[in-house]
Amino acid sequence: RPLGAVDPELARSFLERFLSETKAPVDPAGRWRAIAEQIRDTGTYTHTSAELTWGARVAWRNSARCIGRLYWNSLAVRDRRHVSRPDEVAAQCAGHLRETWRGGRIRPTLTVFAPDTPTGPRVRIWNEQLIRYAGYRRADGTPVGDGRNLGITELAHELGWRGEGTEFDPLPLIIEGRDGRLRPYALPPDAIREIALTHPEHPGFADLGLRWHAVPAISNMRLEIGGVSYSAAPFNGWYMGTEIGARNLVDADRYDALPAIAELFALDTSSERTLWRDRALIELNRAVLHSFDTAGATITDHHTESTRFLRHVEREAEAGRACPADWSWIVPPVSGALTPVYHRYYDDHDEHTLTPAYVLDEA
Ligand code: HEM
Ligand code: NRG
Repeated sequence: RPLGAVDPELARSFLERFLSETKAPVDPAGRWRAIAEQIRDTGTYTHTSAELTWGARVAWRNSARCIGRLYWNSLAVRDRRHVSRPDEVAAQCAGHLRETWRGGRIRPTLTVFAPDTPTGPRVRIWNEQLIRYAGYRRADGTPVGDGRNLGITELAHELGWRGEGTEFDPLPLIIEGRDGRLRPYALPPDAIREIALTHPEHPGFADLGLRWHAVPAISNMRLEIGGVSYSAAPFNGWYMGTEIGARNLVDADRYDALPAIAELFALDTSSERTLWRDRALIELNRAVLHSFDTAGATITDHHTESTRFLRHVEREAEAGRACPADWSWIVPPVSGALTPVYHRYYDDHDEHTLTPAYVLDEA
């Protein structure tokens, strides 16, 4: 079977689960005949918009690494399956970011572009998220920006993009079209909401110049529904503070912000045993939550989100479903044992057969 051609078995089991779970007013035999015929004639088939929306929501529900799944059933789906030209994909991604923002009351949103087909290259966004900061290395080896993104920054350069060289240069979208070519598109500034970090007590914190983008929008995962692959299907919810305050700004190969914060707070860094890193980490996480709150941008904290997640697990049990969950991703990267998600294990699952799903393919 060529890439992009649909396995009828996957189509069939998806249809069955869609109908039994949603009780959609659809004639099962008639719908199956139409799907089977379309697969026979073209190698693939077209989802109804109800199938697409349910599929995208259940793919979220199936995301074993995601602690934010309580609201899986309210994901907003932007159906842009007719869009495949890279310049239009880029414009729709900007539209996605504007629509999800809602003055700060971020709405979990997904945009679906043209599906993979049995013939020709697929439409694909090469960036891991719609908004990411460039990473460079100066001639003397000192890093600038986000060290996670050195590779994609270099690719952007090869495609003719030039960053300003600041610590926080938003990268262009790099979009692969049906012709297999890559093209760069800078996002319009009004699509990129950013929060400059301040601290609830320390006025000097702002001078550290730390900031982050308000919306995490994963753009490199393939959405698989009923055997159909949507390789370009960016989605977002909102941030949990620790993602920014314990990883993005903290990892030693990214922004490595703890030493500067420790200096600002005059912490004793002479030995690890003073726990200066841990203390700086907490101040940074307070600053992240405080700054988003002050800006009116949705963000969750790891205590609240852990409690919500266990409510989700309970609700799933009530619905007679297992909840796939990956402990090592669910437990937050700070204060793990303070959160209830730490103190239990979760249903085993086979991540290769769970579907619908968001799938990260090898590069
Ligand atoms: C992973 C939170 C919405 C799908 C994660 C992670 C967190 C998180 C903390 C772990 C990230 C990491 O450690 O790097 C949330 C919150 C949301 C939300 C607070 C607010 C609504 C969504 C939505 C989707 C989604 C809307 C899809 C429709 C996923 C997936 C992963 C993930 C697929 C795994 C990513 C990977 O493998 O790198 N989420 N999420 N999440 N989330 Fe969510
Ligand atoms: N840790 C990554 C984002 C991963 C997904 N997190 C979410 N997703 N909150 C980062 O940029 O820090 N979401 O769809 O809301």
